[in-house]
Amino acid sequence: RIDACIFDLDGVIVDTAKYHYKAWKRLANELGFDFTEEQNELLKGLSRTRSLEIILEIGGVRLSAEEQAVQAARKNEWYVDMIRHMQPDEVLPGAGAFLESLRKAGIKTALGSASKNAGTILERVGLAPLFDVVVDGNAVTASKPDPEVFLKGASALQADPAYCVVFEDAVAGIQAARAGGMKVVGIGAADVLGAADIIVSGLGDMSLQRLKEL
Ligand code: B16
Ligand code: MG
Repeated sequence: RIDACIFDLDGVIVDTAKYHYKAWKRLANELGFDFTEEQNELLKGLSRTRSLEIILEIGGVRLSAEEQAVQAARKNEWYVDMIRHMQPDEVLPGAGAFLESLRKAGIKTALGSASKNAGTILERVGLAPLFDVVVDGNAVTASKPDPEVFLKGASALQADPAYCVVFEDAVAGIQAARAGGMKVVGIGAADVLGAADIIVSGLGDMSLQRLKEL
C-alpha cells in the first residue's frame, strides 16, 4: 500500500546541479582556486551553507561566518539569475507523466528538497500544480541525512511514513528517507545508491505497477 510519494528536486525532477556548479565554480575562481564537476558531485543534496564550507575546504580558504554568509548570498544571486530562465522542457524525462499518473491514482505528492529556491523552480517549469505540498530548505532546520524534510512532507500530507515512497538521487537523501522509515527509490547509479529499495535511471522508468511492487 502506498499513500504518498515524496520527491527530491535536483537530480530527480530537474537538473539544477549544472547551474549550482556554474555558480560555485565562479565563486571558487573569484576566490582564487578551481572547482571541478567531480567535486560538485559531493555537494548534491547538501544545503547551501554546508556546500560552501566544503568548497572553502577544497580551496584551503578560511572565512569568518559573516564573510561566508556574504559569499553564499553572492553565489545564490548568480544561481537565481540562471534558474529564473528555466523552461518546462527542462523537466527530466518522465517526471511530469509520472506525477500526473499519481494524481489520477489518488496518491498524494510532496516535494522534499534542500533548496530554498524550490518554489521558484517548480513555478518556472510548470510543475507546481502537481504537488500537494512543498517542503523546501526554508521549512527545515536539519539537512539531509536528517529525515526532517521528508517527515514534514508526510505529516503535511497526513500520511504514515511507512506508506510513503521517497525518490532521491543523493546518498544523503536516501539515508534521510531510510531514517524516516520510508521506502526509497534511488535515481541514478546502483554503485552509489545501494541503500535504496530499487534503483532506476529516472522517473521515466517508474509506473504505478512498479510502485505497487515496492
Ligand atoms: P539552494 P535537492 C539541493 O537540492 C541541491 O542538490 C544542492 O546542490 C543545493 O546546495 C541545495 O539544494 C540547496 O539549494 O542553494 O537553492 O538553497 O537535491 O535537495 O532538491
Ligand atoms: Mg537531489
